[in-house]
Amino acid sequence: MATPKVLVTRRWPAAVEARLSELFDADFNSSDTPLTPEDFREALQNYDAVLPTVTDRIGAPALELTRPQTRILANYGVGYSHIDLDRVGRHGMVVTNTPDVLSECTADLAMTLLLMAARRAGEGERELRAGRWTGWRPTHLVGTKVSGKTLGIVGYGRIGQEMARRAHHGFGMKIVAYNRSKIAPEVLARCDAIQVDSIDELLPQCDFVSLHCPGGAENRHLIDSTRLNLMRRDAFLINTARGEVIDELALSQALWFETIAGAALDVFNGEPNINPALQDCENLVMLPHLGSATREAREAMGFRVVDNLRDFFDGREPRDRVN
Ligand code: 8YV
Repeated sequence: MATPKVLVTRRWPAAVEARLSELFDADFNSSDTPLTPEDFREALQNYDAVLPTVTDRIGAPALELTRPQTRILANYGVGYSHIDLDRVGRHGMVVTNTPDVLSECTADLAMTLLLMAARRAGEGERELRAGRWTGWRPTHLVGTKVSGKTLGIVGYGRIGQEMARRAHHGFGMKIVAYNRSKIAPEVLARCDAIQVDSIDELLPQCDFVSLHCPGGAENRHLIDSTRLNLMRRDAFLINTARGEVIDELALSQALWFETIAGAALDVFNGEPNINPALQDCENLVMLPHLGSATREAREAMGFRVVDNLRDFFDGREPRDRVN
C-alpha cells in the first residue's frame, strides 16, 4: 500500500509532528490558522486522512462533495461536536477522538476556574494591574469558602470523575452527580458521590456546578434562564465543556443581576468571538479554551491520534472510533 497522505489542519507539538512525518506522507498547515470550509473540502479530496481540531467546523459546506479521498477524520481532542457525524458517516468516513489523555489536565483547569471564581482572583488581578489597589482592608474582595461545600457535576464521564476526585479528596467537597446513564456504585463510592435523576434536582442543592457533558445540538442551552433560576444566589457555574451548553445571554443576565454569585468559562459559543454581554460582567472569569493546554496533554493527544491512524491503516478497528 502507498504511504497514506495525511493533512494536519493546525500546528501540533514538534515531537508528534516528527512521528507523523516518519509514519505518513504528512502535510501541516504552516499558517496555523483555521482552514476555510473550501480548504477543508479540497483536503477531503486529496488526503487519505485529515486530522482536524475544534476550530474546524465539519458540516454541510465542507462536505458538499461526491467522492472524498479521505477515509478517516482523526480528531485532535475528545469533544467532536464540531463534526457532523451523520453527514461524515454518509461519506463512509471513520471518526476518532482522544479520550483519557486530557482528563486530568482539563479537570485541573476546571478546579482552577472554580477557585478563581470563588476567591475573586480575576477581579483582584485586574485591579492590581490597573494600579487600583489601595491596600489591605478587612472587607476587600471577600470571596466564598470552597472547602467542604457541595459541588454538582453535570456529566460524570472521565473528566467529570477527575473533577470530583480533586474536589472531594483535595477540598473535602460533597459531590452530587447528574449523568444520562446510571453511574456504577463503585464509581460513585470513590468520591462518596450521590447521583440525582435530573439537572433540575441537582442545581438547587449546589454551591458550585461544573459542566462536563458533551456539546452539540443535543445539549445546546442545557443551562438556560429557567435552569439558572434554579441555582442558588450564592452559587457559581463552571464550564470547561462546550460553549453551546450555556445560553450566554441568560448567563450574562444572571451575573449582571446577581441571581447567581459568579461563573467561570473556558469555552464559548462562536469561539474565538466573545459575546459582548459577557465582557462587562465583573463576577465572571474567562480563559481562552485552555482545558488541555499543557505540554503533557497536548503531546499525549497527538500520540493518541497517531495510534488511531496506525490501527486504521493497518486494518484494525481504531481504539477511539466514535461513529
Ligand atoms: C482541545 C477540547 O484543546 O479535547 C477537547 O475536546 O476541548 C480541548 O482539550 C481542543 O478540542 C483541540 O481540538
